[in-house]
Amino acid sequence: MPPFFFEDSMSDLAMIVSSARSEFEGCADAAALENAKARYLGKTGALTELLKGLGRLSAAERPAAGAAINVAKKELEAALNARRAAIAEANLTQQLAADALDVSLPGRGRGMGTLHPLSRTLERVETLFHSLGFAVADGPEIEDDFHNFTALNTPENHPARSMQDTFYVEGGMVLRTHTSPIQVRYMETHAPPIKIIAPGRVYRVDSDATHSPMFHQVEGLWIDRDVSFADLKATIGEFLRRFFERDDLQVRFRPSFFPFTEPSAEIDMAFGDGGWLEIAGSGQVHPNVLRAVGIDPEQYQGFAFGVGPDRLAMLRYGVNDLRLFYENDLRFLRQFA
Ligand code: 2U9
Repeated sequence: MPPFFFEDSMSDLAMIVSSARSEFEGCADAAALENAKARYLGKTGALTELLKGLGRLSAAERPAAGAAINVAKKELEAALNARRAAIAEANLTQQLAADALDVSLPGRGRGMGTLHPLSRTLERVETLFHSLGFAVADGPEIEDDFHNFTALNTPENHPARSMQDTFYVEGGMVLRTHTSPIQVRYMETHAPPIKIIAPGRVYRVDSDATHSPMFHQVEGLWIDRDVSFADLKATIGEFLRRFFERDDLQVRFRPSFFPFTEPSAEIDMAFGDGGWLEIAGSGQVHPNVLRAVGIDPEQYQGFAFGVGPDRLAMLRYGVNDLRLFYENDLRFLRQFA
């Protein structure tokens, strides 16, 4: 331990204070500053060592020396706090500059989005039928047995009712297998004349390049005192010619069978080189269907038809795989913008 004299310690003190001040000033960050603090005010720091030496001074010298060291200590603590504040301020300024938002940059934008080609097709079908005097009706996608099958003259043992064809849900309800129950409900609540189309989603247990377990149908129904098969032919022919924008489009009707229509017919349109393409099913509404909803078949008659708008969209847009409509690949969908 070096000898400690009052005069020496006083000049040491001045040196310690000035070198501490300049070291504090030179510290660029909080960690360097805390290290510098330890060198002066820490357990073995320069100023602390001076304090420890006080004990070796005479009783006469000790109070003045002690007071001087305490003044120096206060000074260093003040210098330290000032530097701490300056470093914190500099850090904050830097942080704010780094986080700054350049409000002059253009936004990223989300784009407008477009209608799905199936939605466009449905809108087109609705617009065209509306212009022919048909209203648009709607109904639930989860149906009861009566509205989906029984009212439509579909007997208990019909294959459409089997588990292989139909999605059954709890309580004996079904995901509707066609949009016909919409018309059944409409007839239950409206008296003739009835002239509606029923577009919507339908569900069947079926999945390949031309079948999706969920697909769309647009069915139509026109009931009045004298709506005939000739009206059916005119209505469907007019719709198809307008939809495909072909005034010379050839349409033919082939005899067929559906439980809910009698007589029934498949509808084909001319396609390609002398070929025909099946595009819809149709017929005069079966008297049993009218009776099931309380309409007197002796007074009223009319036709019903069903088309697949997914099929219409494939033809109109030249799409050869139905699944493309349901994959939501933007590269595909953007082509219809
Ligand atoms: C009521 C009475 C009769 C609707 C009809 C068809 C024939 C038909 C198919 C077309 C393409 C289903 O999606 S598809 O595979 N539909 O063949 N639909 S008659 O008959 C009705 C509807 C409601 C009250």
